[in-house]
Amino acid sequence: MENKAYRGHVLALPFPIQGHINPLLQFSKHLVSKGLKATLATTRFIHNTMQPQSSSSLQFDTISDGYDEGGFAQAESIHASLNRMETIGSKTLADLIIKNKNTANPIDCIIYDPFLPWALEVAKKFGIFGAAFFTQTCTVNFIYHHVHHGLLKLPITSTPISIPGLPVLELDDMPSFISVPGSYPAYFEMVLNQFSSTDKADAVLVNTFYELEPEVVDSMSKVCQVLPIGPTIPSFYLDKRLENDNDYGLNLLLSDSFVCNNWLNTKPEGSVIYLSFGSMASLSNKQMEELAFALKGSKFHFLWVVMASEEAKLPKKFVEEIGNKGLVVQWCSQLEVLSNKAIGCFLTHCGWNSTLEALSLGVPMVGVPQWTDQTTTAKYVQDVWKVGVRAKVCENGIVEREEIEFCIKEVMESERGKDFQKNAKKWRELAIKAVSEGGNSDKNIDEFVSKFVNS
Ligand code: UDP
Ligand code: 7WV
Repeated sequence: MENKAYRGHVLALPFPIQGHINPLLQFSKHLVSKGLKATLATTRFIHNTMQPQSSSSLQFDTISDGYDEGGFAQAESIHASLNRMETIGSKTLADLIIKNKNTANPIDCIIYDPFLPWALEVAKKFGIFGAAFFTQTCTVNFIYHHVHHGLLKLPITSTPISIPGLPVLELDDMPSFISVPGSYPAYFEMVLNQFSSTDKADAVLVNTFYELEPEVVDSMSKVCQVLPIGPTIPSFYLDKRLENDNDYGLNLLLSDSFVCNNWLNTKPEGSVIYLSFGSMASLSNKQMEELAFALKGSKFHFLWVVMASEEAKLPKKFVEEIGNKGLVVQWCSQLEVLSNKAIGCFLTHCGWNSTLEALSLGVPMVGVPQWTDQTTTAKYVQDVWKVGVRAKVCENGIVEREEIEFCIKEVMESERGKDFQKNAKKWRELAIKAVSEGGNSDKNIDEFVSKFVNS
């Protein structure tokens, strides 16, 4: 294998959580299909617990975030964990570059998550090409860009908010760090700091596709060239060009595909609501109860991902009482589920990967955003892409059961619901086109590779 003539060697460095690993891992596979060698660096903790297997399509290696034993869940605070990751991450990333230096395939390019802007400094120290890879929508990035450069002043005192290339936005449509001042200051600083490095980056990649956000891509391109390269969904679900590419391949939680598939396969087409709040879900007891009662009261089947850490919040006896009407699992293969004909709608927290997966598979949505970029993405689901509705939040911060039932009915059986379905199918076609040969994302990937590959 090592003697194979690669066009170059890229090292991909995601922020070490599921929603950031998936897109960078998938993008790396794309680069391998273009003749490059690709290595994905996770933390030692993730590597030791998951033991991902290197293959001809992707190599795995490690850096340390300073939490080798227990993962960064062990950190004393968010702020402390980010600092420690910077110090120890910089050092161990340098070690990894040095380790590869005198091999047949030294590292030519580092594709880093801009949540980790220090990675670019390390790359530059070694004279290596550095590319930022944004895992949120171009819209959200452009909002943070405006805040970072003082073009949008906080706190926001007048609404609606106008940013070139974006629809006018209300305060509730903004990322939560902006609409809820003072929430998660360390993360807010992190998302703004993404732009501390992008001026110096050799390329800026975004996991979106041009047709989804044309105006904002054009607008943002006036200040830095952005290359939309997504959606980074396993090829099997889109253009089927890459062989054996039907899964992300590094799942931090185990899923039982057999149980989900068997159950879904007994349900009529479009009859099941799929619900998930992503890998970081932490709902209130009250919100879980409202969801549970809404599902019990609705006439539709449902498949609900409730992570082990969330299970205790379910009403007592819920699982027993729903019988065959619903299935509750701790984790699933979401792509497999979304592509099952039985699914009629996806009630989602509007994490960007989940949303992009639903758009790519043509599944309409009910958005129940929780924090970070999810609120802005939910706005787009409803008002820009028109593939679903965003649930209204009560003054107490809860989406109540009546609202959940209403939103589900809107998507599953109303006249508007038919439009959502039609639009969702349209986005799926456009997503396939974008990544297929000659599509916008495919062309951008080629352009990106040509920037650092000699031949
Ligand atoms: N996911 C999964 N199984 C589940 C729930 C989620 O495989 O039961 C995957 C999903 O396909 C997506 C990722 O986990 O790729 C979640 O990323 P997202 O950006 O939607 O949300 P986050 O977890 O970052 O909040
Ligand atoms: C994890 C931690 C912080 C943030 C995110 C994930 C995200 O929005 O992707 Br800000």
